[in-house]
Amino acid sequence: MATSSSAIDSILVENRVFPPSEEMVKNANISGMDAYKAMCAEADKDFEGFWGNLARKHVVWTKPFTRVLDGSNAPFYKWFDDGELNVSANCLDKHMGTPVENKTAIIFEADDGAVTKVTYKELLARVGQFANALKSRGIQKGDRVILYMPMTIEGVVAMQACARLGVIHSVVFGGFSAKALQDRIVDVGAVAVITANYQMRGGKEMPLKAIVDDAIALGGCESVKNVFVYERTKTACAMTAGRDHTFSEVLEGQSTECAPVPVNAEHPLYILYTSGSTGKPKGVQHSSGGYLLQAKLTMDWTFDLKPEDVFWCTADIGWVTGHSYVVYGPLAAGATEIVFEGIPTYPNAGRFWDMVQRHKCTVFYTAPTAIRSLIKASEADDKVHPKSYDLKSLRIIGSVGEPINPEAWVWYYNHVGGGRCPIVDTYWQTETGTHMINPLPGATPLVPGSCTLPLPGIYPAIVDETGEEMPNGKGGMLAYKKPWPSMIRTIWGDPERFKKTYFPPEMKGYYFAGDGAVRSEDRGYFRVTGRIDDVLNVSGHRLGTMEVESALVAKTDLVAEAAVVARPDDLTGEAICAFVVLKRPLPSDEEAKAIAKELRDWVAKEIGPIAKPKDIRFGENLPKTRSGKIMRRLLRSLAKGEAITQDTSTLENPQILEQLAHNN
Ligand code: 6R9
Repeated sequence: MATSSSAIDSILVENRVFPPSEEMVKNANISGMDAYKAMCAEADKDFEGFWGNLARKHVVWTKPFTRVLDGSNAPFYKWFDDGELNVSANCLDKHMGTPVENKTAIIFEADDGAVTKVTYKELLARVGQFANALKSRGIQKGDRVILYMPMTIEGVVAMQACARLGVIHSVVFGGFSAKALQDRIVDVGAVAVITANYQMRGGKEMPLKAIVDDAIALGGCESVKNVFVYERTKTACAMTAGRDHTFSEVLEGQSTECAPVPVNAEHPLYILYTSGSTGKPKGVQHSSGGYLLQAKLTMDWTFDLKPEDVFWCTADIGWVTGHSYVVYGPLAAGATEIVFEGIPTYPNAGRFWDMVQRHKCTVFYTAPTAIRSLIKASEADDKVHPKSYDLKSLRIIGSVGEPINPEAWVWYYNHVGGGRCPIVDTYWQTETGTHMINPLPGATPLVPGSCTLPLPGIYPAIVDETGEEMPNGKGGMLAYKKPWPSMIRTIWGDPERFKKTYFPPEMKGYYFAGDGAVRSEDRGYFRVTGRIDDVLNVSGHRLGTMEVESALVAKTDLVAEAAVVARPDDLTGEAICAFVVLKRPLPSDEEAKAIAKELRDWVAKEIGPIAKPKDIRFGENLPKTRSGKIMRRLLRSLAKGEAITQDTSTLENPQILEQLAHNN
């Protein structure tokens, strides 16, 4: 794809503008640019009034709030903080006695294609029953529970059941290793783990419970008193008597009715770990009231949700996208949604399109990395090309997780959206909780590769290192001038790190996103260019360079030193390139390949397969300045295979650049 001709294409298409159709504008929840601008003006005029009105309208409060925003202890902002609500009641109970009660809440499609549907009423009963099971084991408001679950109805039920009790969940993606899981269990002080015996992915049965056992065996997990095991498959797994219980055991005899526990608006709904630029992953803490408000609102705004929509967000519940747009947003909005267990390429790369066709999906939301891999597959095989399916049900398509390159944008627009569906390219983060900058389908003219304009009530800016705002056309760092309801509240257990990371003193109180961005000169549209800190984005998954480096140097018998950088990759957006100094002489070719494999497997064990370096290069040293600082800029050029044009005169040891150019 990265041929010179497609590079020319991308320059051409970037200038094209795609306005919404008249019909789309006419029927949209936010209809036309004037409506959008009017909402922005309302927020400009009375910021707290704007958010307060929305919170009263879209959230059911058991105790109404009287204060909208408390900034007295900024940046530890509080929203609606004398109000009380229950998030699960806002997603389920709220719909009882309305036409939504008997509507399908979830269309679940298993890896093997089996389809199960549950209505809102049935889902409420299942959540109530599971909440009672947790309660019967003494789990209560404020406790932390880890989820290590496959994409299943049970995963959604478990998260909602936690929310029902005011129990704080922390979901760990099923692809993370035992070590990563243990880190999170310890950091969060979990009293229980909810998991499954196995997960099914691409026709393969893969263990989950065994990894939980390994994690607990690594030590420090004494807080875990209960492990709940959903029997996803019939294959047995080891069970520790007294600690481990199957779902059927704990659900037996439990009533399906469980009164939702009202919590303060600021009560943590969940903690989700994400990678930062330094050290270990941080537990991003989200609130109940403000978070729920924006999860619900963005369903109406970004996805223009209508009662008859069939919504599908393909993200795993292990990521923030799965939290906001599988578990909370769609249910709070009373949508019918698809939950998919499997992978986009099984049984073939037409799976997504086949599912859209069969379930008559109307709003489809996925990641650029999936789109790019499906483009590639459909170029090789017409049968899996979207043109071989009836995708006319679609009306809006979305993108999330990384910048979408214009080539992928245009393919998605033409072949999936039939040239008819607006693409909502949503820019946001684990920390922002919900969408921040994206087009509105019935208002914003689209420009490929641009996430366009902020949602009403959101105030991004592009600033330099001193927090000074940059004019349009000049790149800089993305920041937010005002807080927003679904924002991160703190880093679990580390408020200092929260302050330092997101509100550095030179930023004048602005929230610092960690991304580079530029606004276009003509429209003031935002284009996010990628991370400017040491965070990698591989297939839309966030990883810290330091995290991968620490994993590598933890292989103490082999590795003396390691430096990790990202390089562009056609398929995964970015790929990990590791530069490694071994505790032995530079290996021969054969030997180097074997060691590289050993290191990749090691990283998979330390973090998870998503963190495996694609490139591994060995050298007798790393390029360093005389003061001993690793010259990462040089490493980035080497990783890209670029000729070194930088000044290397300050380099202590220029000859190692040649060694490090060789990939294994
Ligand atoms: C929701 C999510 C956040 C980082 C973010 C940025 C990148 C996400 C993007 C995008 C360009 C988009 N990112 N969406 N970059 N355009 N539409 O992905 O959260 O996993 O925390 O990642 O992803 O770099 O800072 P998270």
